[in-house]
Amino acid sequence: MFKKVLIANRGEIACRVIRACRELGIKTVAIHSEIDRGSMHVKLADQAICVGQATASESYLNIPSIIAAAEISGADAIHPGYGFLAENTYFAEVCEACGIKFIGPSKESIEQMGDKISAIKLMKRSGVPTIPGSDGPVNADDPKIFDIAKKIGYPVIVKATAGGGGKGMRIVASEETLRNTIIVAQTEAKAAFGNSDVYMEKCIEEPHHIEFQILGDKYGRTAYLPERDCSIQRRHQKLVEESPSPLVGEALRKKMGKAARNAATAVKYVTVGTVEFLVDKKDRFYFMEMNTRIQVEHPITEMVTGLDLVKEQIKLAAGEKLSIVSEKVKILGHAIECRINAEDPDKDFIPSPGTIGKLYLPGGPGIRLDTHVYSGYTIPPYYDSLIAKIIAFGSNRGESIAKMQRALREVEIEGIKNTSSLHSKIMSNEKFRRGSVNTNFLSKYIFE
Ligand code: MV4
Repeated sequence: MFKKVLIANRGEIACRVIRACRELGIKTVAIHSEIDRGSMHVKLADQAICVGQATASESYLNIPSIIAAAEISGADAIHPGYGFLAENTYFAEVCEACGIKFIGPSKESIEQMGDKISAIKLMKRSGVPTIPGSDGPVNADDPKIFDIAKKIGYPVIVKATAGGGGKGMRIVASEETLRNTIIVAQTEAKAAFGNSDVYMEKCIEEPHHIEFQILGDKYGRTAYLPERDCSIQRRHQKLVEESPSPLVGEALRKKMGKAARNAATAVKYVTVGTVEFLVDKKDRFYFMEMNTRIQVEHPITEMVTGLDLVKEQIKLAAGEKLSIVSEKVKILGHAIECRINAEDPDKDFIPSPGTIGKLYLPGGPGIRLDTHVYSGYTIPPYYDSLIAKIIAFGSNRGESIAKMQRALREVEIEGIKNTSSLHSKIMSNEKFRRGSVNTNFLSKYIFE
């Protein structure tokens, strides 16, 4: 097992990893930017090293400085958290070259899953259901695009190969606009990503976003855990996640879990990751992408299974055998997570950095709070706006919602705006409470 882990991240996930390390008896090294000197993760760690100025490129993305911090402190492993360098193949490569264990999958897995088209091709070869599509880039000047689109079936969606998170996607309803849409999409992709490649897929209408946690050890064993429903998103940012999904019954869970496990096996996945699926109105599911990191929403899976996913991730990276057997994992209840952001809901959710005055955050039965903020803390404008995750755990969905509603009412943060009022609106929305929300929910029922 590692003796000392450097956490190459900040905020709530850095605190989360430090806590897991402490419980495993591992020493911790925090890195921080100049402006993060007073952050909670710096306070919680055994050691702290400043790696640069405030901007991410000078600090949390500054690979030479982070590697130097690991060497100075004698860290034998680096945990990248999520965001920043968590899915950076080059960073994983540099860690390996310097004899420092990267706590994540192999650089090959990161690279393979980072390339959308190669990921889909590998999944297709491995028997994982994929969205009917062009199986590679298309060109507006190729007359075959009309046959390809007709075979897929309209509406089709044109996606930028180098895109992601919804950027560079366009829907085509019929062949009249197909060629021009591809031309526009290629032009936009070139401008936005420096790569004009685009591909086509069947457009899955009003889909649900259902994802499965996967785990793997270096001996080839893999497992999946019960799903997370992440359909409530705003501009491709997840806001509310829950487990299990109100949409998924035991039979579908087994089918999707098996597919997720096949995906993990296909890439020889080690440590923890997530397989994202789109699910249509007829419960057909399709591989969307694989995320090769611990995710923001991992706590809801921890609450419903009783597992500690960050400890599992560290143990698997250290070469331990996977002890989890998918079929033996029980669902202990229902969990919902609300992401509280320092944003102003009355001003189109613009970031609301600033110094926190009085701070009241929830607790009590069934409420978990993952946060790094404290009264007097100054939220910097340089990083993402997530300030706290409230996780409510109940014996069933109704109880979990009731706990979340109670907890949201306890939130009081002076000095900055926050999004807890939006979550209260969602929790009291009839469509949400009935459990029938897909990815169009927010635009259709909350921001109408
Ligand atoms: C799709 C889709 C419908 N059909 N692909 C959005 C982000 C990126 N991960 C993929 N996304 C989508 N791809 C096909 N063939 C609908 C979306 C989509 C979406 C997916 C998951 C969660 C929220 C979403 C919001 C809008 C669109």
